[in-house]
Amino acid sequence: MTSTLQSFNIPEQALDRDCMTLSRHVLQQLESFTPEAQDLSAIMSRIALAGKLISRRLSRAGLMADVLGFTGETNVQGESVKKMDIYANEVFISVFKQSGLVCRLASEEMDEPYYIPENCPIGRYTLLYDPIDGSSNVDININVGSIFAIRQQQGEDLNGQANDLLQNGRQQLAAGYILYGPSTMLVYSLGRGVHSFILDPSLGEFILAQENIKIPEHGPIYSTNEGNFWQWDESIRDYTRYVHRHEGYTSRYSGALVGDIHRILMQGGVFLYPGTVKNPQGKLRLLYETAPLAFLIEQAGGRASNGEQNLLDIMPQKLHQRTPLVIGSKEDVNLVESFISEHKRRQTES
Ligand code: AHM
Ligand code: MG
Repeated sequence: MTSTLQSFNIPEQALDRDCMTLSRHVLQQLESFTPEAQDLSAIMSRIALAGKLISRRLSRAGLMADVLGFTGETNVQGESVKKMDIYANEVFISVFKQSGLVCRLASEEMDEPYYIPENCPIGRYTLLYDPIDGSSNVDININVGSIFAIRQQQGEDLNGQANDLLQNGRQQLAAGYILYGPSTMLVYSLGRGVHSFILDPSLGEFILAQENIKIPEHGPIYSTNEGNFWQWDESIRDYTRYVHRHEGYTSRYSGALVGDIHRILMQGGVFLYPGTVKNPQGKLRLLYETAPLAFLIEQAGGRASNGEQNLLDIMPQKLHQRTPLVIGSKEDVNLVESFISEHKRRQTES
């Protein structure tokens, strides 16, 4: 029998796909309509709303007053804060207020977690996020991102220092990023594969683009700030010399983690932000940058480590802890790690 759609020449699959919004996809993934599934679906919708608001402001940033540039403040990391960092941080807080979903938010831009007490009796979740990752790109209209992770609260935050959050990355219930590029894209995982959505500006909705994304086992890209070469450990320098001397490698680095990792997710390769002389633990933060991305890349069949240990196994000591990062295709992460372990072996022998 010819369906009504077919008789009007509308492909049924295309319509189904246009209706696959993020909140519907979450419920489909969880295969359930329990209150927990509804909560996660609603949390993802709120994250998507934050992404839309940030995307809208970024797209007009150069035309509006007081959007670009620095605030003159420094954050808990000692880094200069951009106006967009503050705006995006506030957007996440605002979308979760009176939502009944998330009791607490912790971000790169706040020394301590932000509580929404009215949500706490019902919403036992914490959102960890980096509101604008790669914010040095904002003023020059190059891609930036937001990174997020959802965790269940483990216990009481007795001293307000979020010590109950100091759990390894395997405790994340969901994680992902929003990439503000030529199109705005949300990539997420609930621990059941990695899926991408593109913001359709005419609908104002994130629509499913690709399901079950798999990272290649090996890829040509190595992505790192080679300006830090002089500050790296000899093992990382040796790895870099190796890729310089072998055919088949190409370098890509945008200065915004989300874009660089997205490229590697799609095309394969490795992203490295190792420790440096100035920052032996590297630059990137564990709880709201590297652990969410590690969760996602593992779900896509890749690997993430600090060079010696699987990143998702690291137990944080504090909220804003940093960690070195080696992430991407399995074979490429293994190769970097082999240089690190070989150097360690030689050091212990000598
Ligand atoms: P930010 O969250 O303060 O913007 O810092 C994180 C960003 C990453 O997106 C990016 O990979 C890295 O910092 C770039 O740092 P560098 O300029 O040292 O290469
Ligand atoms: Mg960041």
